[in-house]
Amino acid sequence: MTEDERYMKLALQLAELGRGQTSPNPLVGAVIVKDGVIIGQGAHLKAGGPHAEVHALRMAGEAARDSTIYVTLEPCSHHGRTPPCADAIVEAGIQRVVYAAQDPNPAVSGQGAARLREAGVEVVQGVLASEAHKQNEAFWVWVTEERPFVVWKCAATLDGYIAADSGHSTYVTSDEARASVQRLRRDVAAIAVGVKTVIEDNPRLTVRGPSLAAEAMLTGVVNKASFADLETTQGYRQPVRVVFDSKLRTPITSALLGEAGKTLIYTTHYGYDSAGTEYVSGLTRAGAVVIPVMADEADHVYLPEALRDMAKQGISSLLVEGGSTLVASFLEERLVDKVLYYLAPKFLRSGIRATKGRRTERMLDALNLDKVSYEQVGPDILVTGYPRFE
Ligand code: AOF
Ligand code: ZN
Repeated sequence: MTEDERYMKLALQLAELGRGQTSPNPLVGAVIVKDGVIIGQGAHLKAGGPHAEVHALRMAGEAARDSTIYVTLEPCSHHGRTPPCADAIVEAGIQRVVYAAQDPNPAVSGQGAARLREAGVEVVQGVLASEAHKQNEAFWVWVTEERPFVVWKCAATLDGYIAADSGHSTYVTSDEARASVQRLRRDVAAIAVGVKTVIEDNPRLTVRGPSLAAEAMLTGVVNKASFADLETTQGYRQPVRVVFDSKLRTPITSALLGEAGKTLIYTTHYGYDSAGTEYVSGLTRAGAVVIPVMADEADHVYLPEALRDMAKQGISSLLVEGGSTLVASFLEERLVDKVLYYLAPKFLRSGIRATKGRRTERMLDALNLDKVSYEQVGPDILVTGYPRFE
């Protein structure tokens, strides 16, 4: 590992502090180094808050002159919610900028680097670029495809059942696997379920506990002085809860409607019209935003339209937790980017399948996963992979 790669690795680790909190913005980390000494560190912690470079520059102060800054993403050149980082870097007298990945945002892409070079700053790009790309896999999809990055999480028995025939689905996997799902929820911008899951399981779809950044501060991993906006990020920003409900029958008394944060209910125009205004206003009063969209051939919510709407609302990643009808629609529309499949070492022998797909004839009809990895979580196995839609 070269020296540049070592510091970039640290910047990537700092960027992780913002995971789950920055949507739709990317995770970004920055490290400032002078004469072999780290004089500044920063991470982007929330959309609208200072960028990673600004936190690091604040920490370095005057010492930043003639130093090197390592940033996981190309420094920005645009006036967004905050002023351009490229200008701040130039003003601070930084000599050399090393960044990992070019910003895919058309408002920045390549222009940040150009601005730095024009000002006489040495620019090196592409250091640990693939790690940086993977860290922001959701941001890339959100920017380039204008929809959230979709993760399908499933917990099933070895024979592929997610629930007993009665619908009973608690305790498929171990406590350890359920804790890992809590962490997963903390990492995404939104969590989606089908209305049947809402009716049968009445989930709250919330995250409990302090944010990663707050944890890091409490354990002394980060310097509080350089993270001026940390106070406001101590509690979790709750992921947006999303219900797909084509006939609009989410009970007004559903637990998830009473939770802090936003709940979106996507329904069809038909579902919206036939539910009646009184029911819709009841849902709205209970805290939901009801959004009618087109129906697909099966009279379900047309997912591409719903996802486009989510992207417009700044939702850059979506965790689909089931049930099997909703999952089948996502797979049918080829709208699953990543699969996290927990397998419990047990057989149910009969029950409800993980997906309800069309009849298949040949093994060739299988949907394959790429870049597969396996991890043991308690007694369960977590299979992670990226669907390859042919
Ligand atoms: C960086 N460093 O830490 C971040 C960057 O609305 P704004 O002003 O926060 O701008 C958001 C855009 O800025 C985002 O889409 C991405 O292109 C870039 N994010 N850039 O140099 C950072 N968070
Ligand atoms: Zn910036």
